[in-house]
Amino acid sequence: MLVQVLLQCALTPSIATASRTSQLTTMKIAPKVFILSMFADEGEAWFGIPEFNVLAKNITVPGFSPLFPQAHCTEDESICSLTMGEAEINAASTITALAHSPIFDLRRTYFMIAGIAGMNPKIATLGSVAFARYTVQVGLQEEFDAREKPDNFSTGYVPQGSTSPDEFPPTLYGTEVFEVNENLRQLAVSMAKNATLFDDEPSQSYRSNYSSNPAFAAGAAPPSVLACDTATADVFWTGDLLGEAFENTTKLFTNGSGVYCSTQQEENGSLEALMRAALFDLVDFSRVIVMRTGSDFDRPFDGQTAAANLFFGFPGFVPAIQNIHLAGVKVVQGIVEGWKDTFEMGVKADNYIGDVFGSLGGQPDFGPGSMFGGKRAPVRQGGRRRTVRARSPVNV
Ligand SMILES: *[C@@H]1O[C@H](CO)[C@@H](O)[C@H](O)[C@H]1NC(C)=O
Ligand SMILES: *[C@@H]1O[C@H](CO)[C@@H](O)[C@H](O)[C@H]1NC(C)=O
Ligand SMILES: *[C@@H]1O[C@H](CO)[C@@H](O)[C@H](O)[C@H]1NC(C)=O
Ligand SMILES: *[C@@H]1O[C@H](CO)[C@@H](O)[C@H](O)[C@H]1NC(C)=O
Ligand SMILES: *[C@@H]1O[C@H](CO)[C@@H](O)[C@H](O)[C@H]1NC(C)=O
Ligand SMILES: *[C@@H]1O[C@H](CO)[C@@H](O)[C@H](O)[C@H]1NC(C)=O
Ligand SMILES: CC(=O)N[C@H]1CO[C@H](CO)[C@@H](O)[C@@H]1O
Repeated sequence: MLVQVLLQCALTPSIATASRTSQLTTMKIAPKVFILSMFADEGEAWFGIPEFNVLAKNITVPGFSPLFPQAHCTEDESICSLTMGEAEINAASTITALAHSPIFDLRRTYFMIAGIAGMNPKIATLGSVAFARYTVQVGLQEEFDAREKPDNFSTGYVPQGSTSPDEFPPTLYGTEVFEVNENLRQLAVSMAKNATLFDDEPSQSYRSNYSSNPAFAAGAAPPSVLACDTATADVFWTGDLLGEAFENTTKLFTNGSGVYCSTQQEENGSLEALMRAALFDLVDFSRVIVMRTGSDFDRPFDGQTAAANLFFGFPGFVPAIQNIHLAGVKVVQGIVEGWKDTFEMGVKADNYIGDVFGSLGGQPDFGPGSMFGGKRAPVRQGGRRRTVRARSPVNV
């Protein structure tokens, strides 16, 4: 469809630029929901499902990962998905490319990050489906090899510019913490709770080993849908000590509000890219959902070594992938079916949303306070936005 418009434009050069631009604008793909996956198995969890077909339209988007160059959309373009590639750099690059792509109009789109994660057995388990309010970049710190750390430090990680692991960082890069719409998160949780989660014998067996420690009761219990935060680092960390150190970092960076249950390698990259796009009204940051399902534990059970847990791999991989679809599809369908009544106009956020700098306006409930006096960052001062022209994006 877009290709036809572009061809038409090329063949009729007399059409004024303004009308050409408005024609393109009306032809942009404006999905109601965009599902954001990190690697092939997560993306493929949405292929061949009974509810809808995201492979009806494949759209090449400049700037996407060479491994996953296309976005996928349903025939009516209401639901799209992409795979960004793993870790923070792939996440930020792909989502930046998406948000600034002239192919899409994303101003009313709900973004659902839907991936697997390591679970903190104090809070969740294999197969659990967790929706985050805070995403904390726990890896953005200074680091000693623990063999060389000062004797009185509990961990080799020290926040940037601090001289002690428990000192709030005086140096912030801005991506340390993101907060998303709490009202939308609660709606997503209630919709996902309608799902019957999948579980399997290998997960049950592995999980049962956590029952000997009362602190890990949640890890030993069957999977469920829950609200708890997520921690990001490029390094796939493991073990009791780093787990506890990053629980502390999460608490420190969110001024006591954040409790991490899931661990992953992308969220802060994705959210930074969405936040920057929101500054130019290309996306609405109050329409972001962060969902993670448990594929493994971030620390061993009592009596197991950290290495044995890590190198065991992903004991809950199958339920984690299946539950992305089973729980996530309830959220996607809930948004599409409730579009007119609830979602088109947006779900108002009553909590602060955005980054630690306060870039989108308002006062963060964590960190040192807004850098912009509670106002939106003045990114548009002194310049007009340039119109970007679409290039042939649709694969036919
Ligand atoms: C879209 O790509 C998938 C493979 O990724 C393929 O199976 C499907 O047929 C393609 N859809 C169209 C309409 O070409
Ligand atoms: C560690 O010891 C040093 C030197 O005595 C002290 O300045 C510092 O505050 C201590 N740090 C912690 C985390 O206890
Ligand atoms: C990463 O994102 C989470 C929310 O998803 C946020 O709480 C956290 O502060 C972010 N961390 C950084 C370093 O941006
Ligand atoms: C749960 O499913 C039922 C039956 O499909 C539906 O009527 C209800 O609205 C759903 N609840 C939520 C919170 O989505
Ligand atoms: C986490 O913080 C608590 C309380 O300050 C401290 O006792 C503990 O040693 C810290 N754990 C790690 C691994 O840093
Ligand atoms: C968060 O904690 C830091 C360090 O203690 C403090 O400087 C800051 O004012 C606190 N922010 C909020 C919003 O309470
Ligand atoms: C990885 C591991 O040691 N798993 C054990 C967990 O506990 C069950 C019995 O409940 C054992 O069969 C597993 O080997």
